[in-house]
Amino acid sequence: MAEKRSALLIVDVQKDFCPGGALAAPEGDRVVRPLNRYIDQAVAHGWPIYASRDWHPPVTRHFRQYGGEWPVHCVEHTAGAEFHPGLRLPPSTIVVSKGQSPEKPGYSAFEGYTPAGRTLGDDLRERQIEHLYVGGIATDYCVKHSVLDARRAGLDVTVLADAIAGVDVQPGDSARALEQMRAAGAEVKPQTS
Ligand code: VGL
Repeated sequence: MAEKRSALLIVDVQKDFCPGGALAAPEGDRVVRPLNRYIDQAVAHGWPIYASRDWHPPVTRHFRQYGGEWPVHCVEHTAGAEFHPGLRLPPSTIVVSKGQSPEKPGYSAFEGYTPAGRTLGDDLRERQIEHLYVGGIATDYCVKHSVLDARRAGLDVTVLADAIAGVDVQPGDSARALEQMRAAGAEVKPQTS
């Protein structure tokens, strides 16, 4: 049987989500090394690579001072919104920007747009992608929402468990998020607990 057409989605590996950033996942930078290996594999297979980024306007209801739950982070065109400098994204990477609405948090990469103005879902359909491999930050927010949307879109999903990091506002949030992803039919690999 022919192998399913696959793609790699790297979610929000941005400076603000790494230690020293405005909304750091405590181990955010630890995803960089395994993701670079997954990038190499995707390149070797000729798979498209998507990298989503939180790309907020300076004023959004996502931020605490405007009624939301988070400190200011990943404001468009600022240093904190840059990808982690250690992440070796090839030039062919398709950047998916999300969170641009001042009204909505934009957790899921499926709410984002490519530079060509296509949604991630449309871009994946156009390339006939059937299987999405997902890593990045944060397990309990943007990774989770992206994975659940990918499943709703009918894609096979593998969560790259050695290349994700959570915020864990409440202890156990990331573990619960993984359970939700599994319950939605995502494969979590390598096996954690
Ligand atoms: C994220 C919290 C707030 C994420 C974004 O990228 O997972 N988490 N905004």
